[in-house]
Amino acid sequence: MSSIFRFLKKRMLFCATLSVLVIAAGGFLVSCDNGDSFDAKLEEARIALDHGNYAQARAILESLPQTEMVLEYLSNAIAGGELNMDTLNIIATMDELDDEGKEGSVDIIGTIIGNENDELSCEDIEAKLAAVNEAIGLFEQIMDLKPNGIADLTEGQKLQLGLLSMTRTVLVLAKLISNKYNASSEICAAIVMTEEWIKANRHLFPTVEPTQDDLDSIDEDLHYISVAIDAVDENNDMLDDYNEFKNELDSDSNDHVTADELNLYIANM
Ligand SMILES: [Ca+2]
Repeated sequence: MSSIFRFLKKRMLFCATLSVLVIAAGGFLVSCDNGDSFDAKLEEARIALDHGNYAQARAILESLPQTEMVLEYLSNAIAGGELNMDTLNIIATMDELDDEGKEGSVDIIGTIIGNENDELSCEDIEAKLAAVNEAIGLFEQIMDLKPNGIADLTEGQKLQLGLLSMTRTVLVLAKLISNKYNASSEICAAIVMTEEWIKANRHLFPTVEPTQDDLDSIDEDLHYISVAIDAVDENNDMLDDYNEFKNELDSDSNDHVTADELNLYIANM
């Protein structure tokens, strides 16, 4: 699975550099504006996003007509503010995981969305699931604006959607594990979504019990991840890695994940 993330990291570095150039150019272009126009507000939101002022960016974007660009930035603001998923953080986390030699998809997402000790409280899991659904929903609104739906998303949008989808699958898994882990206790203890923690504690949640909605959500995520990978044809390792990830979840390769397959995934981690 490692080269998916190396690739995404390389990609994000490129996108980050590009966005700095775009912001620099944009700032110059709107510098004579009156500050109230759509473009000026969008620029203000873009700068807030770039500085990690996600709440400010969100407030500005929610006041604007919901164009494709506004919807994409709004999704970025939610990912940054609610999921700790800003580009710099992802790159730093990937570097850290590279150094430690652990690059599982669960680890990388679990480390980003967890607190400073990588923990996810029950409240965190609920709030972050709502946020990731909202962030993905904004890309689905963009698809609705397009004649060919998801196929018409830009490469960058497909990659962002793929990353959000991996995050949602990890959060759905976190919810299912937390439900079992806390089944017999009065307080709801935090869990950690790393392979190391799951291996050490999985005897406490020998089986998880997904609802049909949970399984549908994972199926949709696998589809979006697949679209993200297919969007890029310059690196064939990507497809190999994606298939490895997908096969770990969908062991009979029928594009649907069952409860048994989910439990197998945890057991084989
Ligand atoms: Ca299957």
